[in-house]
Formats: sequence, C-alpha cells, structure tokens
Amino acid sequence: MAVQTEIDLDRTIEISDAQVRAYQENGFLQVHNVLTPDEVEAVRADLADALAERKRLKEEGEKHGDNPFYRRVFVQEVNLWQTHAGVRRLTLSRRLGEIARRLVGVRKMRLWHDHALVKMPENSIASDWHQDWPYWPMNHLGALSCWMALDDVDMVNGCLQFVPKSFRWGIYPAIALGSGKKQLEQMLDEDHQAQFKPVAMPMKAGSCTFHDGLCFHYANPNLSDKPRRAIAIIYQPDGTGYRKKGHCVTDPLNLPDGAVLAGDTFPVVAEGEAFETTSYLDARPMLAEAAKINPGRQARMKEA
Ligand SMILES: O=C(O)CCC(=O)C(=O)O
Repeated sequence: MAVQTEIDLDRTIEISDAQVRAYQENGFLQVHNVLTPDEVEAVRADLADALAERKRLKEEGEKHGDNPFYRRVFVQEVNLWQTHAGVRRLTLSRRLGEIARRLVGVRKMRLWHDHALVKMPENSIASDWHQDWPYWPMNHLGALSCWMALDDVDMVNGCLQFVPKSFRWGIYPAIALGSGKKQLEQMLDEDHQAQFKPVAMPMKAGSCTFHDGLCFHYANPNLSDKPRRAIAIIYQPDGTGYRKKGHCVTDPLNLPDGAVLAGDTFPVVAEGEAFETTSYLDARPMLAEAAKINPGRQARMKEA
C-alpha cells in the first residue's frame, strides 16, 4: 500500500543570479536545504515504498543482471514516478523543476526520467568517472540531473564529485559503469588530464546538486555501514530530440530518429517567461561540433 504524505513540493525556492552564473560556468551547482527535514522523511518513506513495490512487480534478471559489478555501484531503479504517487510528487515538483529551468535559462523544462541511486554499504565500488549525456538517446545538449541526497553524504559513503568546466570538453564515449576498468585515464585528452581537478560535494540530506549531462562526475565506494540513498531527477529542455539508440526509457516507445521527446512520458515540470540571462544553450557548441572536438578519443577508447 503506497504511503501518502502531506508535503507541498510546488513551493519554489529562490536561486540567485550568482548561482546561475556558477552553474553555467562550472557545469554543476550545489543547493543546500532544498527539502526540509520533514520533507526528507516523507521522501525517504516514499522511496522505500516505491522500491519495495517495484521489486514486487519486477522479475529478476533485469537489464544490468549480466554485469555482476553494476549492483555494487548502486541499486538503480528508473522512472519510479510512473509507479508511485509519492515519488511522482517529488519528480514532477515545481520546486526542483523550476531550479533546473532557471539554471539552463529556458522557457520550458521537461522530465527525462528519475532514478533511485542507492549505494549499498557492503562490497561497494565507485561510480566511475563519466558524463551522463552519452548514455542518453538525445540529439541536443542541455539535459541536466538533480541529485537529491536522502542521507547526509561525504567522501566516506559516496558523495558526488565534479570536475569544474569539464562540460565544455565535448562528448566522450559512454563508459561501462561498474566494469572495474580504469577507463578514464586512457580516454582523457592530455589538456583535460591537466585540468582534471575534482571538487567533492558533501552535503546534508535534503540538499542537492545539479549537473549538466556533459559534466564529469564520480562517487567513492560507500564505505559506511548504511545505504547511501539518493534520487536523481533528469530534466531536458523542451524541444530536445530523440537520437536513435537503445535506452530503457525510449525502447518501448518506438520513436523515429529525430522525434521530439514530448508527451506523457516526458511531462513539463516547469514553464514560464524567458530569463534575462541568455540561455547558455545558445553559447554551447552544437552537438556535431562537440562530438568532433577530438576524434582521437574514440581511437584511444578502442585501444583501451
Ligand atoms: O549516485 C552515484 O553514485 C552516481 C550518480 C550519477 O552518476 C548521476 O546521478 O549521474
């Protein structure tokens, strides 16, 4: 039975111009106390309920079942908003959606998907350095994740770490998370290796980070004795198109290449006037340019 809790996640919170500038300059932003302690409690209960419900509904042997390392990175469940009313309230909330819209500077922001990311304590391995966008079947840049901590996080239990400005390094190949390989060193261009100065984001439960789909990020293994619970909600600017490639969210939809990702699966989460700050999307390299910034990286990946 789904737990229903009384919280109002449509109340928005103020994001300053300085925060927007920081996001657009670095490709990530930490925002403290986005959820109150009561809201964190409610979301924790909803998440536990949604995960239990999903477990009951699902057969064993899912997509990542063939990679024994994947579950050591994290237990991941995608689109819990579609099966649980409590999670839906958070995932579709204006509070989070409006921050995402403000940071990117677009008129309308849609959901891409949510996912629970629970890093279990025993036998845990790192969430390898990666960019998210290469996993997504999109033909536009600009999608971003809100990573909401549902436990206090630090370097011991696997807080996120980001590399400032790395979202301007272009598109690197998608790496196999949990493969246990040190792929990044082989993959990075030399100048990017020199600029690779990660920043850790410890924070309290109810605080979150937003990161661009091309920002390199990572988390240590969870060395604590408790699960590290988080839910990440991924947003895409309205008008983002489909790039034909396998993905659990779009596979059942049979979309034609180039279709706009809209409709009930990708609801609008925030909409409003254009912002005075120009959208940083305008200043981003176009997809094709970003992909060919350094063609040598593909070759190095093949060698690795
Ligand atoms: O939760 C983690 O450990 C990694 C999260 C991540 O890669 C993401 O939210 O994009």
